[in-house]
Amino acid sequence: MPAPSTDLASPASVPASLSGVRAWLVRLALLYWGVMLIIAGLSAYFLGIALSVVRLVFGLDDPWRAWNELLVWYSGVPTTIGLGLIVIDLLIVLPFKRAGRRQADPIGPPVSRLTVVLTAYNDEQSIGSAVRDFVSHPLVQRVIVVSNASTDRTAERAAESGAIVHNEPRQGYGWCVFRCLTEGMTFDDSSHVVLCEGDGTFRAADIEKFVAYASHADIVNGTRIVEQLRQFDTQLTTFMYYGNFFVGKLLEAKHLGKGTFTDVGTTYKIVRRDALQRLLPLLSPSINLEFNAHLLDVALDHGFLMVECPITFHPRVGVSKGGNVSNRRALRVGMRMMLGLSFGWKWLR
Ligand SMILES: Nc1nc2c(ncn2[C@@H]2O[C@H](COP(=O)(O)OP(=O)(O)OP(=O)(O)O)[C@@H](O)[C@H]2O)c(=O)[nH]1
Ligand SMILES: [Mg+2]
Repeated sequence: MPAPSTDLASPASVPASLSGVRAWLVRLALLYWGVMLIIAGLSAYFLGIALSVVRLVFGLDDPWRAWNELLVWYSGVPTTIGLGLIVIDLLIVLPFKRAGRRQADPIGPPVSRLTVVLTAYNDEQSIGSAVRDFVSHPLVQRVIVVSNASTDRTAERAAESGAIVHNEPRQGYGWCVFRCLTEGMTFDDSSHVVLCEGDGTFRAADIEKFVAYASHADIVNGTRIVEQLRQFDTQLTTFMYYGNFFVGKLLEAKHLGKGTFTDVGTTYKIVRRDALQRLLPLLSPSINLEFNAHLLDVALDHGFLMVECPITFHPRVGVSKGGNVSNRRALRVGMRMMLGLSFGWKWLR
């Protein structure tokens, strides 16, 4: 068995074998910014086309015509620069980005025991069955539920089903997840902490899938963006499904060479306890519904090794409160995630 990794929290964006210009180049998110510039250029182009239709309908001539032509003409500038950045990253820089440590061979010990932590916010209808489901898994030592200032009987239902229950008074998904991870980390009999939601969307049976990958990464993150494994009537609309996939691919572009990512919104994941101890101080719990994307981005930035694992996804029990309440809310959460990925998470705190 290879020795467990010891230097995972040191920024590993730059492989140790690189120096000078190459080391500088691998730090640049060229593909990411290339895609962003193309999006900006195409948006300007289509805005120009739409304006020209308006102009024709209302018979507007100069100076509208001249401004309109400039917009359409110069929309090609960001698009062309973006294309150039993409080509440079994929054809020239990517081999250097890939030169870091790989995860094909196990990088750490396999799972021995698990502590499960579940988020809950007014989830009295689902929390009991979620706790019983996880408690009955043979690797699970205990189930902790963090009730995020729930005003219903979530805490009572969780406790009577066998969970250790904590209340997190600071409202918000980030505070709740942060408290979950903090509480889960305190039990040193577990090699890994499993983070999940107590709303019935995820199943303990999927722990087997995480376990299969656990020795290849510090974090195994679930992905719901697998058509075959999700039930037809989950809360994820088609817009949310592809929106998540899109932002997942932006995360992948930003951290090119470090992984394949399709989902930025799944709570369900397994984290090595020693990695969690190093990761937690890097996170900002005041970030709300975008917290999961923040966690993944910060972890990749600091060289934590991550792999995605397809998991089953089921309809929610009870009322939805997160980013999936409506497509409008999901769009807002997605845009804020892109803001965090582009300009840093301090803007979302
Ligand atoms: N929205 C929200 N969710 C919270 C909060 N505190 C804890 N949670 C839990 O975190 C989960 C929300 O996670 P998200 O990923 O944002 O939402 P979601 O899964 O898309 O939507 P839900 O259908 O509400 O689960 C819920 O299952 C809640 O139990 C909070 O303050 N706000
Ligand atoms: Mg949920």
